[in-house]
Amino acid sequence: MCGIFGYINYLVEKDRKFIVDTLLNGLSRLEYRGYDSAGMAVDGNKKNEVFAFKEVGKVAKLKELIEQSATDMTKTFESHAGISHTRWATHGTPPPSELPPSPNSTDSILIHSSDPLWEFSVVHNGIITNYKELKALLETKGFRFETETDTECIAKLAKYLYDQHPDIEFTVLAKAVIKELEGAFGLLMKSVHYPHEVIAARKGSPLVIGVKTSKKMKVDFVDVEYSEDGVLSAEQASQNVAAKKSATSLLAPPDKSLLHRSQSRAFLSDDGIPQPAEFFLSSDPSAIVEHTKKVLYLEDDDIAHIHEGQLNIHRLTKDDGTSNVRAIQTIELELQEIMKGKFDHFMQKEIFEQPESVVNTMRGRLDVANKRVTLGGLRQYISTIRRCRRIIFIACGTSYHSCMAVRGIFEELTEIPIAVELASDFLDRQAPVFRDDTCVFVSQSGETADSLMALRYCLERGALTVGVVNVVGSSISLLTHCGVHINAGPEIGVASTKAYTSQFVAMVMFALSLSEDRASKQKRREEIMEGLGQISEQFKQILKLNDPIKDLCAKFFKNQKSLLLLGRGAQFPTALEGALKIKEISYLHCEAVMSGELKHGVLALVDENLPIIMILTRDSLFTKSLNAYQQVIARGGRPIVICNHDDPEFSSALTEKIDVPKTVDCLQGLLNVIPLQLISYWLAVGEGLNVDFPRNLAKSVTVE
Ligand code: G6Q
Ligand code: GLU
Repeated sequence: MCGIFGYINYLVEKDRKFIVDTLLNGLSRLEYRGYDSAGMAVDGNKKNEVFAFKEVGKVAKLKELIEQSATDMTKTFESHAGISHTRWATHGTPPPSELPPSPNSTDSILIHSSDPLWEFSVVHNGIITNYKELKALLETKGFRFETETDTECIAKLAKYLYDQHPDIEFTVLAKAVIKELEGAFGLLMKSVHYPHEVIAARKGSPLVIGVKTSKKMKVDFVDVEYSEDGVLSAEQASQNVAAKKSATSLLAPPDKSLLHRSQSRAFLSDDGIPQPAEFFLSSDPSAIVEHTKKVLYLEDDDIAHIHEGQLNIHRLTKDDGTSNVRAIQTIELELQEIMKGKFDHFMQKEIFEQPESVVNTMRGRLDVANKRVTLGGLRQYISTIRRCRRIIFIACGTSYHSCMAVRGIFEELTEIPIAVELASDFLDRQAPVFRDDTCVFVSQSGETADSLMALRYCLERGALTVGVVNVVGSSISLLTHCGVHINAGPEIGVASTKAYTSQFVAMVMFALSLSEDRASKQKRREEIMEGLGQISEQFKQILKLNDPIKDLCAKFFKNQKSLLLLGRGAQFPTALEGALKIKEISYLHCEAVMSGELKHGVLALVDENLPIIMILTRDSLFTKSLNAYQQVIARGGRPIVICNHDDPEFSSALTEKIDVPKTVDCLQGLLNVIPLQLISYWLAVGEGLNVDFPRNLAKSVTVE
C-alpha cells in the first residue's frame, strides 16, 4: 500500500517552501504505509509548468533531493494544488539503490505523469487490475510507456481523453478515466490544464479530506452529485474520434437536471462567494489532524473535485444505495497520539501503551463490578448471531492469530461451531458461506485487501458480517453490518502489537456478550470478567521485564540462524504471533510449533545449539506441555521457558525463564505475548534494524 497526500490552498497565500514542507510532513506521517520511494508534483514558476520531484527510498531522501535542487522556495501562490506519494511498489522492478531524479526515467518511482511535460500527474494507492488492457489500447494510440507500473496508465488515459476534448471540465474527464479503471485505488490527479484543482477518487483504498476555513462552514456536510451523463469509455472515445464525431456530444458537461443536488454549500460565504480555504487529502487522518480536525471520509466510488475553494463530490451512478451526503466530521485523534514521545520507535511505544490501550478497548463496555458487557455496535444483531449456525473468523497475519487465540473461548462460551480462516486461503478455496453464517472480519487497518475481498464475498452470499477493526471510518468498518471498534489508538509500527491485545480483548468481550443468556456459563463468564479487570495491571508488571529481556536477547539469540517457539492449546496462537513478530522485524527465522507435534518431526532439529522458547504457563494442558519440555531437555536442548511466577516446576537455577503473572486460562495468551513482542523488538534493535519500517513490508496491505 502507499500513502498519498495532497494540499490545496485557495485564496490563502503560501510560499513554495510552506507547500513543499506541508506535503513532506504529510508524507512522513504516512511513511508507515510504504517507503520504496517518494515523490511530489507542485506548480512550477510559469503557468502550465509542474515541478516533479521523485526519489528512491524514504521521505527524508526526497527532502534532500528537493533541498539540493536549488528550486526557488520563496515564490508565493495565492492558490495552489500539490500532490505527493510515498510508495510501496506493487508493479515494476524493486527500486535500484540510486536513480537519477528525472521524471520519466524509471518505473521505481511512484508519481506518474502523462508525458514529459507533466500535463497530468497522478498519485495512486492500490492496483489497477486492467492496466495491461489500458496500456495496450493507449499504445495503439501512439503512447509510449516509461514504466512498468499500473499507475502510469491513469495519467496517460487522462491525457489521451483530454487531447480529444480540450474543452472538457476536469470532473467530466476524471469520470471518463475512472469509469475505465478496474481494481482498487485511492488516487489524486492534478493537471496543468486545471490549475489549482485536484481530483480525488476512491475505490477500495482509503482517502480522507481535511478542510480548514477561517470562517465557520455553513453546513457540516457535502451533497453528493450524481450524473449518468457525460461519461464515456476510452474505447468509445477512440472510436468516436475515428468517426470524427463532435467532442461535445461525447463529453458534454453533465445535464444540470441530472445533478442530484447542485452546490457544495459548506464552503460558500453568506453572499454565495467561495471563501478562503485549505484542503488536505490523505490516505489516513493521522497526517491531517495537525492542520484541522474537520474531515470528510470519501466512500467507495466517490470522485471529489476540489476547485476554487469548493469541494464537490460526484458519483457515476445514482441509486446505488449510498447516502446523498458526506458528513464533515470532527475527529478526536490528537497529534501526540501519533508521535513517538519518549520512545525510540513506534513499536516500542505501542508495546508500552498496552496497559492503556486494553483499558480503552474495555472502557464503557465492560462493567466488572456488575459483571456486565455491553457492545453497542453489536446490540441490534446479537440475538441473530446467537442463532447463527457457525461463526467464521476471517483475517490475515497478526489479526488472524488473535482470532486463533480466542477460538477456544468462543467455542466454550457460545457452543456455536467456530471456523478461523486466513482471508486469502478462504477466497482461494471459494469456501462455502451461507445466509445463516456470521462472518467476523478482524483487521487493525480495516483496509487489508484480502480481508476486504473476503468481506465482499460473504456479503454477496448473504451472511451477516461483523467487523472488529481499529481504524474508524475504514472500509471494513463501513461495509460490515455491525461491529466493534477496538479503540487501541493509531498503530504506526508495521509490526502489530497493541492491536493484537486489543483485538483479543474485544473478541473475548464479544464471546461474553453472546453467552449472556446462558445460565450454565455464568460462573465462567464472571471469572473471565474479573480476569479482564486485572489485565492492565498485569501488563504493567510484565513490561518491567523489559531490561532482563533485552539482556536475554543479547545473551542467547545474537548471531543465531533460527529459533523455535513451542506452545500448546491456546498458547499455540501466542507462539505463532511471537514467531511472526520475530521474523518480520528481526529477520531471524523463527518457527512456531504446536508442542504436541514436536515428536512428529520437528524434534529432529533439536540439539544443544538450537535456541528454543517454550510457553509453559499453567492451564489444563500443562502436563502434556511438560512432555514436550522433557523431550527437548532429553535431546540436550536448553529451552527458555515462559512460565507463571514461582512455578515449582521451573525452580532450578539452571532454568532460563521469563516469569509472567497468572490469569484465567483463556486470557493467559494476552500476557504471554508481551515478552515475545519485547524479544522481537530487542532482537531487531540489537541487529541495528529499522524496527518501524521492516524491509519489504508495509503497515496496511491494500493489495491482494
Ligand atoms: C503484523 C502485521 C500484519 C497484519 C496483517 C493484517 O505484525 O501488522 O501481519 O496483522 O497484514 O493487517 P490488518 O490487521 O490491518 O488487517
Ligand atoms: N500499484 C501502485 C504501484 O505499484 C501503487 C501501489 C500501492 O498502493 O501499494 O506503485
